[in-house]
Amino acid sequence: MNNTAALRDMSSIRQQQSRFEGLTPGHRACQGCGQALAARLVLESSGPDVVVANATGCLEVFTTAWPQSAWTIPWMHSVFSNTAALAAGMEAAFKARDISTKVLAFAGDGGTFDIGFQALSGMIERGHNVLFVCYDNEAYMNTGVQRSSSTPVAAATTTSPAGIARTGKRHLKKDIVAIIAAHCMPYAATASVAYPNDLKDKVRRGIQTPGPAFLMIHSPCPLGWMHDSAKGIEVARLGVETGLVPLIEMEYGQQTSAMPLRRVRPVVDYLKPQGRFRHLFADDPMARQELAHLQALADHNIAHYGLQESQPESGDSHAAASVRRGTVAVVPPGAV
Ligand SMILES: Cc1ncc(C[n+]2csc(CCOP(=O)(O)OP(=O)(O)O)c2C)c(N)n1
Ligand code: SF4
Repeated sequence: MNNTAALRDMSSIRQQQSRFEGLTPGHRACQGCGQALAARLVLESSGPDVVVANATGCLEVFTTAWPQSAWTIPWMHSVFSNTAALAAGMEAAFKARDISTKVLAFAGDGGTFDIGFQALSGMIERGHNVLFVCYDNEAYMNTGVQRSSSTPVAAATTTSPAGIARTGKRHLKKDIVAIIAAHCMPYAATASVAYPNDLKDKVRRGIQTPGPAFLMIHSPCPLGWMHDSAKGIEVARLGVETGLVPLIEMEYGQQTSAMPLRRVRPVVDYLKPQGRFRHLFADDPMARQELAHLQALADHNIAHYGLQESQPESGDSHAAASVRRGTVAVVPPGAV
């Protein structure tokens, strides 16, 4: 069998491989939506014995246009503010009936960092056995791209526009991971859709952890970030490679791992493909100041989380410069 035939053969074997699909195609997400991909990956590695409590937001809206649903698992919509409370109630009910089904809570950054935070903090503090997943697309996308406390500084949104007086959002992205870590909970981690194997490992760890677990997934939104919808994975990967999006794990408030960066990229590589940062490339002293500020934030992350590593380890498949999507059979250029 020649190389191309072997790759095709491998591709058909992969297609036949049974993989749990909790979120099916045919929903109404925008083309290239990072959140849709993230939710699919989460369910692939956690299902089928799970139930989902889902906050109001894009994920809820694009998957459940009545009378259709893209979910193949039990799924319940909650209001914007109480996803964690709903998930905690489900878990308590299962516990009372001695049922081992795992409860997942899904919310956007608005439903996690802002309006859903009180319920989330309570759920963690009471020790509910729930994996809470935040799909972080860094704004209130479902209602038209308003800024949230997760929106990065200097990003333009409809409520933090860039203009003469200001260069987009004036406030720093809230350090939710540090706040979550302060609850001293069993497991908390960050992931990115650009690193699906790492993401799926973290979901499994969150599922296996008895007690509350938290996973924040950096999820590109082509509409709100204003990038080419075919470039979402590239943009997400650049976020990690620049140090602006650190991928870490924490147990009981202590950092236990970080995805190493073999080659650190300048933040402009991440910012340039995104229209929400376009104003930072104008010939303007305020824009230059913000660019320097964003670079300083990335440098701080690299030092704070210990991200930079110069020596590749043998067999290391999770380093930011080497991780590739694991589920797609790649045919070398010119082979077909
Ligand atoms: C109490 C309340 N306030 C406001 C809204 C309107 N609302 C619905 S979804 C949404 C934004 C959701 O943003 P996020 O949680 O970040 O999820 P995304 O849509 O970005 O995935 C808002 C403001 C609401 N449903 N309930
Ligand atoms: S607006 Fe953004 S998050 Fe919402 S469906 Fe479209 S791409 Fe996804």
